Amino acid sequence: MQILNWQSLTPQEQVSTLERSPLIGDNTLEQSVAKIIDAVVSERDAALLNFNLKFDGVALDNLALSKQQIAQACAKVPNELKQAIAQAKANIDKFHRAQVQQNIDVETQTGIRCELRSEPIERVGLYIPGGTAPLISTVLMLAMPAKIAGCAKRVLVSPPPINDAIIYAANQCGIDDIFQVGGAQAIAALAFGTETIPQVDKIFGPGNRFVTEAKRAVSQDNRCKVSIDMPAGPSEVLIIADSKANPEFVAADLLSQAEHGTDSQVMLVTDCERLAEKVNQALTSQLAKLSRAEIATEALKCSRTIIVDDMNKAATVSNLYGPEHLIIQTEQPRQVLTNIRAAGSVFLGAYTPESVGDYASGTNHVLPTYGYSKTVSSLSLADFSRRFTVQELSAKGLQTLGQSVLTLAEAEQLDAHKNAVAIRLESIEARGDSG
Ligand code: HSO
Ligand code: ZN
Repeated sequence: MQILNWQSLTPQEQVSTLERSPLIGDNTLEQSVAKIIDAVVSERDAALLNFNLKFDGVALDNLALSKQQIAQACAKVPNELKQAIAQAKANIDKFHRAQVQQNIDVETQTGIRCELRSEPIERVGLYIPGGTAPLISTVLMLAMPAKIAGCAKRVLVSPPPINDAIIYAANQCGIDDIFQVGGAQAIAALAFGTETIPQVDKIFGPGNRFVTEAKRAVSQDNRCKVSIDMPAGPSEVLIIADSKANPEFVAADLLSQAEHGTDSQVMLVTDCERLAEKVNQALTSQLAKLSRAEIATEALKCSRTIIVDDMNKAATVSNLYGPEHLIIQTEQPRQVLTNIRAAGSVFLGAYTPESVGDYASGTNHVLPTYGYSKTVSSLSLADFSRRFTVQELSAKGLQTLGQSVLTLAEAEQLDAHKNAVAIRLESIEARGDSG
C-alpha cells in the first residue's frame, strides 16, 4: 500500500488522500434500472421470471420456495455450519433484544401528558445478494432484528439459485416467505408487489449497483411508499495501529475487507513507519495464499497507509474519513476510542478482528459506508420500528398552556389555530371547571 506522511501533505492533498473512489452511478444505470422497475410494475411475476432467465440463466415455474424445497435445502447444510449459525444467531439475538426501547410517558407540565411509543414496521423486505460470496451472515443481521422488533411480514428475496445455507439461516430466523429473485427486479417487486411477492413497507440489505440504484429509485417513487435502510457504498475499513500492533494481524484485517470487492477501500493510520513497512511485507505474503487474491489486489490499489505524529492525530484522521469499520490495534485502544466521533462499528484490541463483527459477536454488520457514519447509525432494532408521539391535556393543562399557544398562533398569523384553543378556554371558563 502507498505510504503517505500526513504532516507533509498540503491541506488539499490531505482531503484527496481520504477520498473514496467516485460511485459509478450514471444515466445509463438509472435508465436501465427504471426500465426494469417499469417492467415489474406492468408485467409483475411474468417480468420477474423473464429477468431470472435473462440475468441469472435460471428458468423457474415458481418464484416462491415451497415448504418442501426449504426442508430439502436445510437438510443439505452440514452440521458444523448449522452450529456456527446457531452461535452467531444467539449472540445477534441477545445484543438486539437488549436494544428494545421503553416507551416514554412524561408530564411536561401539570395536566399535559406526552408519550413516545414505538410500533413495529408491519411488512419488511430483506434482500440477500447472490454473487461470489453467499452472505449467510447478512440473513441473520436482517432477519433477527426484524423478528425481535415484531415485524409481522418478513419477506426474503435472493437471486436464484439460492444457497442452501441462506435458506437454512432464513428458516432458523422464522422466515417462511423466501422468493428466488434478485437484482433491481427484486427490489421493484418488493416495492410494488406482484401476484406472488407481497408489497412491503421497508426494504433492507446490501447489493450491487443495480440493487442500490433500484432501492434509491423506489424510495423516491410516488407510485409506492417504501422506505430503505440506508445509503450504500463499497465496503471499507480503517485501522489505527501503533508500534505495539502485530503487523500480521493488521495485514490480515486489511485483506479481510479488501477481499469483498475490487472497489473496497482499506486504510491504515499509524504513528510507526516501521509497522507500516512490516504490514506491507505481510500483505504480500498473505495475499499470495488467498483465494480471492485478485479482488483484494485490485482493492489495495486505491488503499493507503497514512503516517501521523501520534494517536490523537490518528483519531482526527479517522474522524475525517468516517469509516464503516474502525479497528483500533493499539496499546490503549479505549483511550483512542474516547476521541472517535464517526465510525459504523469499532473493533478494539489485538483480538477483535473485523470478521467477528461480520459474523458472530452480536453487533450488526449492516453499517454506513462512504463517510455516512458521520450522520447515519449502524443498523439496529430501531430501524425495524417507527416511533410516534401521543399527547393528552386536561382542562387544567390547557389553561396552563393556552395563552402561550394563542400568542404563538397570533405571531404566525394562523387564526384557526388560535381559535381551536380559544373556543375551549371559553368553554372551560363558562363551566367554571378546570378539573
Ligand atoms: N464486511 C461486510 C459484511 C460481511 N463480511 C458479510 C462477511 N460477510 C460489510 O460490513
Ligand atoms: Zn466482511
